[in-house]
Amino acid sequence: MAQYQNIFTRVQVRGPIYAGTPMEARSAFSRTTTPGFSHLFGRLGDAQVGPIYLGMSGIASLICGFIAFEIIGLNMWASVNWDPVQFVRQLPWLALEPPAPAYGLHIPPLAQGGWWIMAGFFLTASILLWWTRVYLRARALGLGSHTAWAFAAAIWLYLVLGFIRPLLMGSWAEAVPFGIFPHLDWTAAFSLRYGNLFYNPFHMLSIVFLYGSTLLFAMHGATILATSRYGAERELEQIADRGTAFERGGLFWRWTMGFCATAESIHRWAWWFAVLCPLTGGIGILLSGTAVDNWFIWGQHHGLVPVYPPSWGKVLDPSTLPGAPR
Ligand code: 07D
Ligand code: 07D
Repeated sequence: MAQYQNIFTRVQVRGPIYAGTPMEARSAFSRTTTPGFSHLFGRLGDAQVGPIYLGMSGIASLICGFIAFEIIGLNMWASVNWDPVQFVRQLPWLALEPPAPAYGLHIPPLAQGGWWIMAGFFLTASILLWWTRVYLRARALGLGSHTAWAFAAAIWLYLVLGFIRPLLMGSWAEAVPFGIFPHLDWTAAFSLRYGNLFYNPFHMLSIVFLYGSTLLFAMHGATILATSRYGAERELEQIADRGTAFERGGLFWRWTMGFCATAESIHRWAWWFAVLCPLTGGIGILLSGTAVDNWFIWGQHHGLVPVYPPSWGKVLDPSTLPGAPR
């Protein structure tokens, strides 16, 4: 018997093509594309592709996302004098920067940050419309809105970085530029400007949930794969019975660490860890520059950073000592 047990083998499940539950009569849209099977998709997930439901919020989101993408891309292309080769070569370093600090919260000319505001507006509209789509499709299926609220946690961090904190600071210049390396430079500069983000307790919490999410994901993914030879992916009939994949999975964790999650609670853990990562992160960013100006000095005041005893004398900058490389 072929055993379904390793981390790469995917059993291709192919039932009859199924379009889903019937549509509500009042919907102006219908699901489109004739569903079919793809062997490649079947290796990654479900082999059935389609039908897809676009709907009003889906179409509006794609249009707004396309406009934002075009504004960013064309500004980047203009910044290399419309040279296609340089555009491709330098793409990761190109940027669309927010307005200069002198503009505060005013709207500057297009080339001085106006395009950044416009791209930000359309990107935000696109993301919020996509959120609506996620919420409405879940409701249409009779699901809970957990996916939408998890997405909202990420949107919270995004809005804090690019909208809420700049508003509180009174300047669009505080926001993140569009661009692959430019947004990393912004991240590093932000940490330096506020005295090392490592001493921000909400950055610490965000990292706890980021690292915790990967740990939980690894434990859960591994447990299900390891018990799939007993049918672990068929969760419902597995939950209570003795000798089932689920009972063995639970036993494994009780044997190794004395405690185990349940088939339900593990997903609650996963949801909260993932959601709390950007939620705490957003709080940390919101406090920087508004309530706390320097996290290192804040750390000294609150016992996180050692205050060196005066008996150690004045600290010398090693680069001024004889023999230091010039
Ligand atoms: C795997 C799901 C798929 C998503 C992908 C990303 C775009 C951007 C734009 C060409 C896990 C799609 C990318 C739509 C295209 C242009 C102009 C999610 C998966 C594949 N970052 N960040 C990346 C964004 C911030 C930081 C990569 C977005 C903050 C660091 C990618 C936002 C700070 C590093 C990217 C955002 C920050 C990255 C891979 C928004 C603090 C990396 C992302 C809207 C949180 C890593 C070169 C990924 C990298 C990276 C996108 C915000 C820090 C380009 C859309 C301002 C330190 N970020 N980021 O896989 O390789 O996510 O950078 O807020 O090291 Mg970032
Ligand atoms: C960005 C949520 C927004 C994304 C949305 C999606 C699209 C469409 C399209 C797929 C990621 C938009 C979607 C546009 C996609 C297609 C086609 C979530 C986002 C809505 N840090 N740090 C964090 C670590 C340092 C800094 C969080 C580690 C240094 C700043 C995280 C280290 C300095 C910020 C984290 C480290 C610094 C952060 C992000 C180690 C730089 C933030 C959590 C080991 C020198 C952000 C409070 C997240 C934050 C953040 C980890 C180091 C700066 C836990 C592990 C000291 C400025 N850092 N960091 O979920 O929240 O992001 O801070 O050194 O803003 Mg950090």
